[in-house]
Amino acid sequence: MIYITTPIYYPNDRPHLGTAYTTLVADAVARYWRLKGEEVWFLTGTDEHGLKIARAAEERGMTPQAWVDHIVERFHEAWDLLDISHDDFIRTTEDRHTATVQALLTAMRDAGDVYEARYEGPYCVSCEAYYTEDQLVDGVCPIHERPTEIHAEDNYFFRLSAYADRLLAHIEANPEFVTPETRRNEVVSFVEQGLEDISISRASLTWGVPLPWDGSHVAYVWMDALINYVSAAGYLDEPDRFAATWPAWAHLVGKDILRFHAIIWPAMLMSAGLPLPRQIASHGFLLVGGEKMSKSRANQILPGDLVPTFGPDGYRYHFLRDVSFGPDGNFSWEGMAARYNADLANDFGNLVNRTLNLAERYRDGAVPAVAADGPDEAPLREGAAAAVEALAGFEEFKTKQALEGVWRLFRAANAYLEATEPWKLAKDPAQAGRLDEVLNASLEALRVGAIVTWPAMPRAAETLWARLGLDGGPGDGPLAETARFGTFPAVTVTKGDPLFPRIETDE
Ligand code: ME8
Repeated sequence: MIYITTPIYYPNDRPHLGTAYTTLVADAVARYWRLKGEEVWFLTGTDEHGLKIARAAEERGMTPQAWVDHIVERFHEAWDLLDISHDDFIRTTEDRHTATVQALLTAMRDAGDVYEARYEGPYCVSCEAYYTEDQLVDGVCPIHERPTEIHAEDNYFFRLSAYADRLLAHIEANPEFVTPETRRNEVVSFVEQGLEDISISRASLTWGVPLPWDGSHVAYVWMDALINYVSAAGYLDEPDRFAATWPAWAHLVGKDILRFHAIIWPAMLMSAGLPLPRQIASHGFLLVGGEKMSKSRANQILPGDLVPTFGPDGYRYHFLRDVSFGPDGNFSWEGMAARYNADLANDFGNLVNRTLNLAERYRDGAVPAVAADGPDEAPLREGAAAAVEALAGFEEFKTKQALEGVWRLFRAANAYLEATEPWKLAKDPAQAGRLDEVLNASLEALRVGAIVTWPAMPRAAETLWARLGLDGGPGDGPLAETARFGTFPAVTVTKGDPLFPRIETDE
């Protein structure tokens, strides 16, 4: 089972392009694995407890529960808009989760890893995290660039310090545990400096999961949040499902929350006696005008601002094709429009229009199932094979490389039409057989094209599939069989409207 997760998002505001990025990559990768024929469990959700949410609710004069119930709908809307295909959506206010938090923290306590002590220090509410004075930059939070607050409490602590050596050993023995490599190095040097125990509870807050052994404390929101990955896998009362699902194949996270996932979470799992996830894959930030897009900076662009212009597939394609998973990436409307017009309106969209147009014009959409395998067709076959091979980039979150590879098929198919000139063949009755072959090979390129674009652009791929008159869907898989370049079947294709209408950029 491929169990893949996104972070669970704080419902303190609606999701923006930055938050949507992790979910989008996870979706494309989940779809890739389904296409390969793997069983997949794709989880996302919301992180609903903690001080940040309690305050967001208070500012609106609402109870925290009423506020999160309201805002969680914005997440469902955004994921629907972007055709996100999660199998489960966990909310940390659900019973299945709160009971799991209590069970896991109890297991950590039973292991002797929890003790009580007083803590005082700077706290960033936006991060929901304590800092030490020397981690602050000019006295403010290094991530949110906002003032911190001094919090002082009697808290329960987790003996994180006891796990440094085991963590280092695990990372060394499993080089793929943290990716990309720069992030792994960062984690290693952080752990090598020694780990401090961390506070796992709050006595000053009521909006959280009560500690099972001391109801006057609630679990610290990050302890609560990380446990979602096992709650949703059935840790508490579905042993069979848990055994099939856990450990996760990959947790996808932004670089700002890497330490929670690559250090604290594995230590919690070790303490509770559970296996560690295979991989923590971390990406950079989406920037606008050089600044991190964020709720607290109020420079957010929402998926709903772009989808009406670019469609869900134009949106998905741009972020998967132009943002490398790892470094920071800059968002610009101009860059997105240029990419859309070049790759989708021109390369892919025109190919679809031309091919279906020719099939309708010369054969009323019914092209006989006759295949050619000559030197003219060789680049098509190679393009199809290259596209399938490149798709494996999704296994390492190399969405850009995967889609570059897919485009080799479309370039080959466009070049094939130019080289074989079916519009000339159509003028010579003696070439009717060759015209059938050329149309068949071109339709076959579209059929394979629909399959290999499905992880990135499911809606366009499914629309194309329907126009090709094929049974089932492009995502049915298994890829190794369905994407083999062969003979296009004797079905009837229909032209339809342009898949990707050009966007006028001079407005
Ligand atoms: O951190 N570019 O939630 P969150 C790219 N609840 N990614 C961005 C981004 C940007 N501009 N802005 C935010 C939390 N993100 C916790 C997670 S998981 C057990 C708990 C990403 O809503 C960010 O990097 O603040 C992070 O991965 C994710 O959005 C969640 O942010």
